[in-house]
Amino acid sequence: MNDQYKSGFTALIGRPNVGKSTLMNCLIGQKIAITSNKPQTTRNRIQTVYTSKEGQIVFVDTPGIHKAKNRLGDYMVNVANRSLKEVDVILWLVEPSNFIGAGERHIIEQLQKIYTPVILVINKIDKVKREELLEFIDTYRKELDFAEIVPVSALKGENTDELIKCIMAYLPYGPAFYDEDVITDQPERQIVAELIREKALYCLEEEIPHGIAVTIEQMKQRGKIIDIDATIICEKDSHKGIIIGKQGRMLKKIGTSARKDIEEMLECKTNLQLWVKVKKDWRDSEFLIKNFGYNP
Ligand code: GDP
Ligand code: K
Ligand code: MG
Repeated sequence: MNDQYKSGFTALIGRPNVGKSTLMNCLIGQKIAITSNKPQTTRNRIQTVYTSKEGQIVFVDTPGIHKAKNRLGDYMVNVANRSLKEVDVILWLVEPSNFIGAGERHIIEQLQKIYTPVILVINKIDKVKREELLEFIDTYRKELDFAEIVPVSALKGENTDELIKCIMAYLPYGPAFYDEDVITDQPERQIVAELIREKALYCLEEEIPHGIAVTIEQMKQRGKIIDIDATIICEKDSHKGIIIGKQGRMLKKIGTSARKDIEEMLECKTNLQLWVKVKKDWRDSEFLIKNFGYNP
């Protein structure tokens, strides 16, 4: 490795659904951070690693900065705020729009308090015209002293090479933190749990809010198959009924689609058993938050 090699940490922030997970997946080229069209899908601080000849970028996918409504929300906000000072550069993802709402104002206030360089990433440019984009850039430029402003489409992979170049420019010189084949430091179990949660959120559509968690009871290799027992935890008896569905159809649908992704990720046939349990108010319980691995 040469002495021009760069390495450092990048935090990804932005309001829910702006495309943080999609961008990370696109940059890394493999599905690790989960994505969905519901806010707050990302609960944990996921690190993914981008490695090239020029350098290594360790991405921190933060849960997003917003005002907390319960203990889990509190925890998520803390994680996000802490990461901002620890990293070398911040990517702030925004929607392609002229509207700067309360959510954006809150983020601007937080960013004004710290010295870390901020790259403004205007995402979803596949949805707007070029002239509009120039307007949005102008609007945002007046709000904060950005290190760079980079328009991208995370979904289509447009201009993301340029983004990588911009990030590299703000990283210090130094050796890689991880071997080049490492793309995440998340334990496999946690990724499996997140994949199941993603499928559940997707299959249940609007029927159940965010009150579900997934725990992995066991994950064991048995010859050429991996046996996985997982539990979906919800807040209400009525939710349990919906998750299981008529004659277990919903649970089967969730299991089938989760299994496909898990097999792809683990590159191994998988036997997935899903269970459903009710734990009331688990989001406000410190004990359960810890138990589910959401402690800092
Ligand atoms: P997060 O909450 O910030 O992590 O957002 P996600 O990555 O989960 O994305 C939220 C939604 O926006 C998903 O439905 C994505 O497919 C969609 N999305 C993300 N990036 C783009 C983009 O560049 N263009 C378009 N059209 N949609 C996008
Ligand atoms: K989301
Ligand atoms: Mg996300």
